[in-house]
Amino acid sequence: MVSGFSTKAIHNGEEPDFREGASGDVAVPIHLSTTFARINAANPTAGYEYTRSSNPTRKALEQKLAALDDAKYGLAFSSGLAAASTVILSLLKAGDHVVGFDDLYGGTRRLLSNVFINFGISTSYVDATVTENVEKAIKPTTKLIWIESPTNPLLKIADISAIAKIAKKHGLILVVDNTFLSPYFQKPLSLGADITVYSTTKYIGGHSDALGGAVTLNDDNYYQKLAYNQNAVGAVLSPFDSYLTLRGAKTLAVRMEQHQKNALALADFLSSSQKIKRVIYPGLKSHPQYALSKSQTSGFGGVLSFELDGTLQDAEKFLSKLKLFSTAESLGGVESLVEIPSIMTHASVPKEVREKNGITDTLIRVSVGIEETDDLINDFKLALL
Ligand code: P1T
Repeated sequence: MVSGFSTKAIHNGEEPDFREGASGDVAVPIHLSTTFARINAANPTAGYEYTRSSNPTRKALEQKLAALDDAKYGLAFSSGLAAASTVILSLLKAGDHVVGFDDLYGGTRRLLSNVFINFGISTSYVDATVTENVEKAIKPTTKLIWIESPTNPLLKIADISAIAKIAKKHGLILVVDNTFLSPYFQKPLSLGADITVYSTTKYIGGHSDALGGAVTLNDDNYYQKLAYNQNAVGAVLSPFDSYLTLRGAKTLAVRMEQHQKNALALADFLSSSQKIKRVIYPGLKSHPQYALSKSQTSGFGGVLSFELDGTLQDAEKFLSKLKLFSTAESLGGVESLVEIPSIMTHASVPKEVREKNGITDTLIRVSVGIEETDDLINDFKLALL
């Protein structure tokens, strides 16, 4: 049976178990057991041995996430960065080179530039909004291209199909971090990417109460390597967090629609304010890549950024005036959040890189929640007075 997105989000991985002795749960239970008794030494019960290797609650989530991306495989990790680390250490080795988008989440850039460099894996960063920049940065040692689209926090868009063609031509692996749009609005694998990475902490979990990460993919060989290292390294998602993420994922479609509705309304409001220098939201026709964005996604998501006229102190003061928007890192939860990337999420990016790329001290990133639209706009109206 071919099912629609929400049907899969609700049912896949959680089909009731009608076997003798099973209870027919419609929501998968939290299997806290760290180990599973065997029928005999040579025969693990139902394939489960030890929770780091495999756990029924995590397995349910992995199946659901794979289904949402129309992928063959899904793997769940203890955080988005644990997922990213496992991808890199599974597929690359000392001497290999990565081409990365120049506007990645600060933590991903820190992982590549400050951690994997110590293991001989180097990264060059390019503005991947211009596809040729990606191809020009490829060296004989390049093995992998790592992009986000939209990027964090400047919401730049990469032409995923065009970059996938370049990756294929040069025999490289294309990884797309799809955290900002979630599988509801964008499916990188269907655009030609090899691997999709998520921080499920964000939209997939959706309630700011479960840290997690995931990978979805179709390639059998990459899957074997990643699954091996998921167990060997051990950065797995706990049963409880798997349960919370499963629960969140069921409402992904309805949440994403409301996030987008509110983000568009706020972006329109900010665009009309004299106190705002520029508003960046891929759903605004003024976004330089509005057409590209429309062509490869079915929506624009719930994150926008804008630049306030003034100084860092003015930006801080503005945030303190907001009542509904908490000043906090992260995004993708039901509640609205605001942050200043230069001193928060992207503080680990060297100042000269931040400034060159446009992450100024007055750039404010907004994760627009799913509260009542008018309440969010009014909060901004009052804070801008
Ligand atoms: O926080 P963690 O679950 O490890 O996910 C890391 C990560 C990966 N990719 C993207 C695009 C992300 O935005 C993040 C985490 N980002 C934030 C915490 C933030 O406020 O931007």
